[in-house]
Amino acid sequence: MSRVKIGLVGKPNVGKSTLFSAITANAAEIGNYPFTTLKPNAGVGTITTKCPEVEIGKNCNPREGSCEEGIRKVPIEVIDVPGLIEGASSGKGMGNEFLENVKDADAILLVFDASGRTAMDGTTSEVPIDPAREIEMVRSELYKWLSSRLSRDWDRFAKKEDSTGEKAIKGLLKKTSSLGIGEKSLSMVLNSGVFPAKLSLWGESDFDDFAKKVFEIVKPIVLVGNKVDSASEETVTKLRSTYPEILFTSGGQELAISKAIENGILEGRSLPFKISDRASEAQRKALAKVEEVMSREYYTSPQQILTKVVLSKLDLIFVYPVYDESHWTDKEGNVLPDCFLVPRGTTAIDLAFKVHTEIGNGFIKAIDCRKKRIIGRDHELQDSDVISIVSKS
Ligand SMILES: Nc1nc2c(ncn2[C@@H]2O[C@H](COP(=O)(O)OP(=O)(O)OP(=O)(O)O)[C@@H](O)[C@H]2O)c(=O)[nH]1
Ligand SMILES: [Mg+2]
Repeated sequence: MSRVKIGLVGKPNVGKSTLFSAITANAAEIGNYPFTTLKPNAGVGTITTKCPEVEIGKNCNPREGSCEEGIRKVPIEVIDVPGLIEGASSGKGMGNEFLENVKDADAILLVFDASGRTAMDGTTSEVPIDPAREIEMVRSELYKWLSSRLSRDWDRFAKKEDSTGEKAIKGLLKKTSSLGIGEKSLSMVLNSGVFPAKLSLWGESDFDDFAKKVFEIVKPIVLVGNKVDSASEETVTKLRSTYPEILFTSGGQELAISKAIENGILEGRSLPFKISDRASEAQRKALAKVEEVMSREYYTSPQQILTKVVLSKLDLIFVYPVYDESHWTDKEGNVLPDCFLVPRGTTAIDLAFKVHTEIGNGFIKAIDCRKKRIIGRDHELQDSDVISIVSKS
């Protein structure tokens, strides 16, 4: 079962690596200049859910991630790439080649500087930069990149696929599977627009439309305004009315909080802050400012962003496949060893194939272990279901 993958993309110097560090607790290089990141950073973040272990009164044995006091942490892969500049899709700067590292991401966090102090090339700007322009620039580069990636070596490919007499989707799948776009997603994309039935008739505008639809339907782009500690309320309000689903955060502040906790100056992340008596006046002042920003109604912590993207935007649910329906274990007796994040609508047979192709091929029935009830192959799974699959193999 492959992990959910989230890519951080944006112009240079907006704080992608800072956010990456805040989400993954990996220390990525952070610098106040463009192109600090020269190679992609890969790390693991987690999202949490209530573990069903409490229902059977036994501690679980997660194969991946961890579980503490009934709260299960499920790993999510996070990739931070070098900054993108205008024209990246046609080879400018260095962002283009590194987009390859997020090509199979399930969602993209488009990180921009909400304070408007970073110029398009990542240098510090004295004149305010309109974040909306920045958002559109990065988004357009993403579209162009995908479009050009798709059309690469197209003529030869299209001719060959058309000659098989098979439907276009069969051939297209060969191109899109490396982009993390499987048959279901591909058919949704194709059905959402008008595309020529013959691949050799596809042209520039078809590639562009296709790329746009992919980011609308399969790989959502989530707008994340970083450095909100230095942004004006006016900018935030304006952006929220233009982009209703936009999120605001501060990776810099989140790292400062982590450091304060590490140093024993702050008790935890929850509000209101509990500051230690040992804190100096300057530290108190700095933390009060952080607290004010975090209390804003629109503030979303990097951890909350990750959860929102995975559970709301991608609409994934947690399911626990087990072997033993009564003890909720695998064959070796490990309790609830796996926790999968799967799309809502996943059926028992879909889960069987996710566990193993052979399990899917040999599917006989599945059991909802909580309700102690047999479910059929097309039964839709619910969040937190514990499922045992009975298979010939
Ligand atoms: N005020 C403020 N500054 C921040 C915040 N997050 C990051 N920064 C600063 O912004 C600068 C750039 O941060 P990075 O994380 O290196 O940015 P990046 O987007 O990874 O940059 P590249 O790798 O060059 O593309 C650094 O000086 C950070 O300290 C924030 O929330 N608020
Ligand atoms: Mg960076």
